[in-house]
Amino acid sequence: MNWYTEQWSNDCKFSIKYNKVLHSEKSAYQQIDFYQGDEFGTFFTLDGLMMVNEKDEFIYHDMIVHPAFATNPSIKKVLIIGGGDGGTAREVLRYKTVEEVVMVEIDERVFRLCQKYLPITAKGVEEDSRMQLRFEDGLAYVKNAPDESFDLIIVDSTDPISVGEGLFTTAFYQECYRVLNKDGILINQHESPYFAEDASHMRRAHKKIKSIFPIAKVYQYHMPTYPSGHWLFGFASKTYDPIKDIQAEEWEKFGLKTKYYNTDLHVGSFCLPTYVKEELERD
Ligand code: AAT
Repeated sequence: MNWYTEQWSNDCKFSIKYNKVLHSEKSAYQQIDFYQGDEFGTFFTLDGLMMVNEKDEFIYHDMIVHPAFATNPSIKKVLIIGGGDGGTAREVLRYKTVEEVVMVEIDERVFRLCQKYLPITAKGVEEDSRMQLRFEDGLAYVKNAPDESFDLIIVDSTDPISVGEGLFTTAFYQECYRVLNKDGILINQHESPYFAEDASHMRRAHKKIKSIFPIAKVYQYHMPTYPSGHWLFGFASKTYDPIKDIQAEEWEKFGLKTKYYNTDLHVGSFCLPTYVKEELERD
């Protein structure tokens, strides 16, 4: 029997049985492996860490996209940093009111392999006429982007190790602030509060974002295949409060069918357990 095993902490491992390895390669940036199994379907890992699988990707991609659109239903220009599997772009492109999506993924191989093995997330993304795909470092891209050119930036990144590290720096968040319009929103992959190493990434990211954006919150979602299952996204904005300013009725008018997100959950997801609040507020 074949088991894919991931180290969740020093003393804890998680395993998924797979039937076969579909593809393995070392790209210019990272080790990429695609597997096929029964429980989670096709899944891929980067440097030995779970990124996307067919069974729970809807949770991640619903939650990284829809809360921003329910807070500001007029979003038209979107920048996605990372997100090479295409799932975030897929959800953004469901809004017919969106006019332009720039996706900046450092590793073209991730996108090409997802087109081949994970059509559930990648199919149709490249073909959409509103989409501009760029294969370069997200940090370099935002440094060169003009002031106030996006309504929404979504940082769909790997963890702050290896190629993803630059996307968790103060310099990067400052550039995001500059590149966002006056009512711009920044959503970022904000790590997990549970295991110590992830929690320290979470705390540091929050401190940096809070020092730059007037509104900086985090919200939670349940991701069965990421360490501990308890993960967070960051919501930072120049003007909007994601709870006070939610436009639930406007969002319902889009008529989008979602499997995880709904506007009740939107509000609830910002209500954090005490230990998470304390960790975020700690100096
Ligand atoms: N949609 C959920 C999948 C991901 S993958 C994150 C992507 O970020 C990867 O394809 C990686 O190549 C890309 N990436 C990493 N660093 C950069 C960078 N500097 N510029 C642009 N793209 C980058 C997220 C999984 C989250 C896992 C949490 N444990």
